[in-house]
Amino acid sequence: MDYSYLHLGERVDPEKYVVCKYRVTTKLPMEKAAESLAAEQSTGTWTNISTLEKGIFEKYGGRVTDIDGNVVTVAFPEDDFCVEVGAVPQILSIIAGNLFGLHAIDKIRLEDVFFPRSIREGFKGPKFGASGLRKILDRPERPLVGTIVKPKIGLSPKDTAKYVYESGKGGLTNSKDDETLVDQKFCPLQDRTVKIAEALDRLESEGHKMVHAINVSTSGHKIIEVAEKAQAWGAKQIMVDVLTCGFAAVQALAEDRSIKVPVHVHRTMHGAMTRDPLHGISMLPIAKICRMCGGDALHVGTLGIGKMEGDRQSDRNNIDACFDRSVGYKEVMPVCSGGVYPGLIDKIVKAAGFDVQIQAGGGVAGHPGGVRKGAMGMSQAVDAAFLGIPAEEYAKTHDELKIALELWGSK
Ligand code: RUB
Repeated sequence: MDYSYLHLGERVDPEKYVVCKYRVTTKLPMEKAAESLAAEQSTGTWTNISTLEKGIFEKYGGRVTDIDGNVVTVAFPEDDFCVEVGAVPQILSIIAGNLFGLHAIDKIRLEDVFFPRSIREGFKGPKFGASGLRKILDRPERPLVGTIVKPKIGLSPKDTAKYVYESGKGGLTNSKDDETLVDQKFCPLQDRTVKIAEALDRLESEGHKMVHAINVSTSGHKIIEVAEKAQAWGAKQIMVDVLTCGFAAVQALAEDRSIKVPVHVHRTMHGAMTRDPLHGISMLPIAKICRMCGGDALHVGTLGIGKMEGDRQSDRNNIDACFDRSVGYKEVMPVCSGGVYPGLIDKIVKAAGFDVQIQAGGGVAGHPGGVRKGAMGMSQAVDAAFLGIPAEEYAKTHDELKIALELWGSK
């Protein structure tokens, strides 16, 4: 190659480049692997080619600006990215495209990404955000506390609505469909949405505000239509599985003028990208892009405490990305979910803070007293954590929490 992609030590203008941090495992010298990656993802060549003039190379070539151990920083010129504003697919095919399959690299993980204003401005971010959700629920300070209707599949619309009603009576602010439930024969979307809306109206008439996220995940050409229908049938929040539907689906739902309810973003399948510490895409760039695309609430992990793989620092970084003020969007409500039960709430709140939505499926439905008491146990645990009272202490005067702690413990 006549030109070098290595610009080690160069300080690029962060408003003119998309800056990515990759963790690279390679048998080659790191500089060589880093150059291959910058070349593949910008000018796209592995050899000298007659059409690559110096002018093109200098203007559009990726620049390797730092190599720190196995972490390589590459800056891609903003001109490499689409003039069509807000186009995630094209952004991803540069920052997280062919590089995963390069021979020169054994493993590679996109750890973080920083976008210049010119790209950020192409996206609108959340319509409601964390504060919008709090406003809808009239819950200004305490963590939101929710459930995922369980079993994941198999319940009828009537039983699902009953579950939602009972969990609201137990004090929960949120409930949601699980990622695998959309419009199956046993629980048609229309009937479920209508019955849940009735349950939520009933709760509101009895003095309790609650929202339920209806899962509208479906094929790209139908998702807006399905969301519009769900909204017309009474959905107060919709949910989308971002990685199976695509970031563009989140963006379409958030930006479509006809959709006037918040978007809850589930991240099913993320483990295929996030779990290997040396390969894939960490949750942090996923969280940043979900926020750009307009997710109002986003699953961020349970800070190494629940049933899903994850660690405290990475999940904390995800939460920080939900609230980072510098990007100019509304804040996202981080959702901690997966193997949560009342005995874990105090630890989660200590690690995540109060600006969080904590939810439990089994930790509600598995309570020996049923869904309402399970919801009470969760709500009491959240109240105790908010008030700074140890759960065991609070349980002395709150039976539902006491039973949950006896059943599942606090580990
Ligand atoms: C929760 C559940 C959710 C996971 C996803 O059920 O299965 O889909 O929270 O987790 P339960 P994440 O409360 O019974 O474990 O979004 O963190 O990957």
